[in-house]
Amino acid sequence: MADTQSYDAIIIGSGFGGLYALHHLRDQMGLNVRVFDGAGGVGGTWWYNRYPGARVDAPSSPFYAYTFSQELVDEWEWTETQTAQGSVLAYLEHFAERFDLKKDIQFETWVNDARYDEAAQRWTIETDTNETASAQFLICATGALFVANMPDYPGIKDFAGECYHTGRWPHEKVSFAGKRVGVIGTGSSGIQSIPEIAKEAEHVTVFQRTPQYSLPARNRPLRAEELTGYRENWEELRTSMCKRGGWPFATNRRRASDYTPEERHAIYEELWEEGGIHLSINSFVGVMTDKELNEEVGEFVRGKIREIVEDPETAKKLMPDYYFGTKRLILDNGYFETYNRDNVSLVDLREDPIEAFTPSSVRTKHGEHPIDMLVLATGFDAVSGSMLKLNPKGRGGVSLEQKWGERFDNYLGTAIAGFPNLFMIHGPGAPGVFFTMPLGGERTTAWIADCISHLREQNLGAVEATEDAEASWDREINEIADHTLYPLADSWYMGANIPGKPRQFLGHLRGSQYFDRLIEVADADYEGFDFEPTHSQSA
Ligand code: N01
Repeated sequence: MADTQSYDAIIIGSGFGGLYALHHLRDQMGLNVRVFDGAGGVGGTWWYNRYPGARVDAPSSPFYAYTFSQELVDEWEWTETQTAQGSVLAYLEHFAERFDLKKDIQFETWVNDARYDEAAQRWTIETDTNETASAQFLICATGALFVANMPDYPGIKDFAGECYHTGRWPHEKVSFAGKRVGVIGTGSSGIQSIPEIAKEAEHVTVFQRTPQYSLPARNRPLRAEELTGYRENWEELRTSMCKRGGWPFATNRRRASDYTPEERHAIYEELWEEGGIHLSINSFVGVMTDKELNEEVGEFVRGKIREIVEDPETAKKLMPDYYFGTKRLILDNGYFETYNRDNVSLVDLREDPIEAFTPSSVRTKHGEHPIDMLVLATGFDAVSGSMLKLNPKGRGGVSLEQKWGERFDNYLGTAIAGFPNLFMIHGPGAPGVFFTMPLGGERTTAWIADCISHLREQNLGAVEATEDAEASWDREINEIADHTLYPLADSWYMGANIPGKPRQFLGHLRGSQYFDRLIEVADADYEGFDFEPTHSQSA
């Protein structure tokens, strides 16, 4: 094994979060930083998720991007309102080049182990390339949606055709031409890819476990004057994003009770036509807290599915029956319309479950479906999964797996008691996907950077969250979630998509409030953290 390289900070992951952390810690603080990434290039999620139709499933251009640099905003030409995966990846490549980041990133290097040395107050990592490195700080930008969820059906490993998980899509073009393709999963990845696959394949059979609410994305070219307007008002928009849950839009404060059912229906129609997430955020106050109102919006979407899908039996199978928006809302480009094609069929796994795979087919309770290719759009062990895969060992050699056996205890979604000097970007309990992730990453990193500066200015050796702070943080984020309908759904937000995963709400639903809390904690002398004096200057 080569000599241990020594750094101020090691960052794991070079997606949106890790790249920004490298820039901030290295260029704004002057730290000696090294990034490790198992992937062959920058991009994280956007490097891996190359399936056809992959797009940002939220209001995107130019908001799903870094916000901190006016120059960067001015020079990057976004072309569509709903950014495609290739454009996001090109943007991240540009970001890495522009800020000369690649020289400090080691690609194709998987971090196998990370251990905290209490005496040295440092982390040591080991890689699959037989290298070791140590640093005072370990920044985990390991990705909220990284560890692929692989279904474990009998015989699935014997399937002899091509098989791809959407989150591990090949870099070379996959041809569907003349093939019978089976797709399992109808979350964002399935709903984005199914219409694209159907355009080319001989036949697509969709195996659906839970029907989904999906709204029309209404993707269109971004007009030059729109982009110019955004650029000219960027500071104002950024401030607005920080205040409004990550998006710059003012949301409507209308009360449903002030309108007749007919008037409300007309408003839903208007927002459906407008597309994007407007139906969910801009109809009436309380859609995600008021069961009756939520049910009305849900019924409106079911009505749209009935209108679009010509075959009533298929339409029936596509009707979601849980509270609207409590599983991740999806923005689609012709998903429901795809079921009007002759080459697409739908199997409802709730009435016709998969029993087994053969080398050339999927056998369900009521029939056999011959396929040449299997697409697994089955999602991820979200948020906690990538940290558990890293499984760092903290004080006393206790592993994260041991600590998180029953609950993903942490403080502020970024620090963990027993794991000093370790910070997560988008950890459990952080706003993550409930806020614009690039902006969320910037703001989390700025807070981590301030905390590191505080340590260095005070000549302290380690910072660690207390268990009491973790317990009160847990109460705080759950009180917010319990006030809404989100915890009622079997969603990945609740860990319900992974067999055996503890059921716990994995996000912070009030992003703007969350970032205010981070500042409050720092202003109160890092309330909830213990600091240790420096033991030694050893590196
Ligand atoms: O994964 P998902 P995804 N048998 O977990 C089904 C983000 N994203 O990759 O609902 C049969 O949402 C599962 O069924 P059920 C976005 O935040 C972002 O689509 O659990 N089916 C579900 O239908 C999104 O929310 C972009 O009952 C099985 C599907 O597979 C998140 O990633 C683009 C099954 C998985 O849906 C995850 O989306 C795409 C089994 N054994 C995604 N196991 C961006 O634009 C699971 N399913 C940034």
